[in-house]
Amino acid sequence: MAEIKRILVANRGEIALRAIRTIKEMGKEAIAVYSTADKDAAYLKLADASVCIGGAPSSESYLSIPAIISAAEISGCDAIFPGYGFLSENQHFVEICTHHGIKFIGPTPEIMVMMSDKSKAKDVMIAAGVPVVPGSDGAIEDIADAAKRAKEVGYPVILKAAQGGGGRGMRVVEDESYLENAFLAAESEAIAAFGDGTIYMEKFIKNPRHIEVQIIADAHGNVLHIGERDCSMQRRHQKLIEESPAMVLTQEVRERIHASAVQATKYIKYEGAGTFEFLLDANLDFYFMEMNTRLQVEHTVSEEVSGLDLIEMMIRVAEGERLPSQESVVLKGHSIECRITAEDPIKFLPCPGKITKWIAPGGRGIRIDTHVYAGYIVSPVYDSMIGKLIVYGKDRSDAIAKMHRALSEFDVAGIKTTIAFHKNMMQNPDFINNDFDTKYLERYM
Ligand code: MV4
Repeated sequence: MAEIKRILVANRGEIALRAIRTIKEMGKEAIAVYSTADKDAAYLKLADASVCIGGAPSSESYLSIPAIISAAEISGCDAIFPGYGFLSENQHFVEICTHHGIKFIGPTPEIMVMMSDKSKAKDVMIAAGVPVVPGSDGAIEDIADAAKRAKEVGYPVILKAAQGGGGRGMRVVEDESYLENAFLAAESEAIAAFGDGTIYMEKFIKNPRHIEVQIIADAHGNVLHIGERDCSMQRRHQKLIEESPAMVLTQEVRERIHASAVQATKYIKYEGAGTFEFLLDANLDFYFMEMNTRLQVEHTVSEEVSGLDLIEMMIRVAEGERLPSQESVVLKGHSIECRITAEDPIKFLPCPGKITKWIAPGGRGIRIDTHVYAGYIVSPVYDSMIGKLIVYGKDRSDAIAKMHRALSEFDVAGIKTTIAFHKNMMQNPDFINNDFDTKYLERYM
């Protein structure tokens, strides 16, 4: 593998800026892309060049494979950094990059396809020796098959779309009387959303926590874990607060969940950065849920506790470099991330518009990953996340205190943001006592 010299950043917003920064630090060239809606974004000037790739709708720009490939070609890029969302998990895009002699900084299309089918991914994890939720072991054929398997698994069960993920196409079934309706609903929802009605079944885990393990793998079979994250503070499958380490785990369970993720990564011969998502039940038993074959929004908290730059590592492994030893990865302290969105802090309704005032917090242990500033106009056509506030402290209570102090300094006007929600959460006894699960906000908000 050859040295990468010029990288097209095929994304927008905070992650585009985040990637440009690392690329520049590595002494490489960064080429930015932008839609007409993003033409005035200040981070474009930090790139070595920027290319307009089309209109405001993502389908005409950030999701347009011809537009992105053309931008990479005309600017002479030898690699593409996909970020998250958009084309980051599109297997066709990866294949087209390869056909054009452009290195996609991420895994192979075969692995992407395998992991995008959640039922298939589960079968692979069983083969890899990773714990999975007991269930149907493959697709449900029809209602009679569903009834038979639900009896074996034991109610309550959950029906999931094979192409789902992120909570779409799921149905919880409390007893057999609801099974037929739930199955038909899940199936038609899956067909409408994914064009594939394949459904599988699992035992329903009540009030789980969402724990995920960050891994990175090189082209030589070396795999590292960069610890775990607790992403249980969610609302409608949108993560709001993430932290590392997950303080619910005992050291023994923590080591087993890390080992499972590393074992799975080796089994599938993965290359690049990835995340294994697990459900954790009240007994601290963990079960593989899905694998994300991209860098995630919340990678920052893993960077803070490890002192590593995950984008730098992704680029280096894409160049064929060998990863250091697991022993060289030292996890220390506690990091929390609050996602700041342009939404009202109570109902989370989108609130695009012009930011008239943006006074950001600072001080030791404070990191802000954002592309916005006073004068920036938040467009209604993209995701409402306008930035991430990340703190690093010596332990969880130190990190919470720092986060509360930082949120108190944050002064934003012109649009509504979720800063007030986060400030409240940092004073919420349940959050402070780490006494919540993935259903917490549904129950109390
Ligand atoms: C589950 C579950 C309980 N039992 N599976 C939601 C996202 C999708 N990827 C899987 N999800 C769940 N799967 C079993 N067998 C509960 C959820 C779930 C959830 C999981 C993680 C984070 C937030 C969640 C919110 C609701 C439901």
